Amino acid sequence: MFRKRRIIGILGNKGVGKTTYLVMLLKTLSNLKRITPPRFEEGEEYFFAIQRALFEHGAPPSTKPASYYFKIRAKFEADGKKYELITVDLPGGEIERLGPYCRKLIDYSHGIIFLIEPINDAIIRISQVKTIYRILDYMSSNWRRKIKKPIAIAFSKNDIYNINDPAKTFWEYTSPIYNLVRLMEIYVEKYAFFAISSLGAPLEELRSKGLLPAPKDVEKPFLWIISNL
Ligand SMILES: Nc1nc2c(ncn2[C@@H]2O[C@H](COP(=O)(O)OP(=O)(O)O)[C@@H](O)[C@H]2O)c(=O)[nH]1
Ligand SMILES: [Mg+2]
Repeated sequence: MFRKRRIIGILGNKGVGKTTYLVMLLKTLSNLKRITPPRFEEGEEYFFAIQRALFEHGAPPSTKPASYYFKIRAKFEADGKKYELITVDLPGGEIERLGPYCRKLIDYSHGIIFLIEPINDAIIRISQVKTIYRILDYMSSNWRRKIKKPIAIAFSKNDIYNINDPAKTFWEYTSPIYNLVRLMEIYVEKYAFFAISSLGAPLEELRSKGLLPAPKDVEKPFLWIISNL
């Protein structure tokens, strides 16, 4: 039977919400009619440990440098096609410095979901632009060729920021520092912008009201990637 192994890398600076996203994405996929529930081949310990941390403390544990590869491997079918998906969650620091594990993940991935938080702090803002610039530089082999892998850029924590035009927000957020949109127009064949919320509300609000996380739009960048592979 036809089965493709597809690797999707989740990238983004420290604290933008990668770990929370990975877990909430898999949880959401298990509820989607279009997709059969992902069956874990590997990483179910990690998945459930993070679920527990989210439910108990309202926050995922930080991804420790000692255990670089938090890998979850799951099989599912979408639109009649079979997939084996591997999502890998790397510590933000490894991504910001484009370390060896980050490069390896980019090399192996068939598509990238890059999370960005539109936080209004000069240092974080510049650092996020720098990370995207360096990833594009690496993926295009120093601007020598076009990037064929689909790249989904997703603004995270949209319960706080309420972005409704993510392409416009991306331009407004990044262009005062560097015009990444123009770079992407030239070097990236397939890209799209999204705004997602893994928790659905700020943690304090969830806690004070005794609510459970209610992810919103987390599946959108993922479904866009798999339909562009
Ligand atoms: N309000 C809000 N906070 C979030 C959301 N996703 C993650 N966070 C918070 O952002 C912080 C960092 O999240 P984490 O997943 O550890 O980020 P990582 O370092 O990129 O893996 C944690 O305190 C999360 O609770 C979200 O959708 N909404
Ligand atoms: Mg993490």
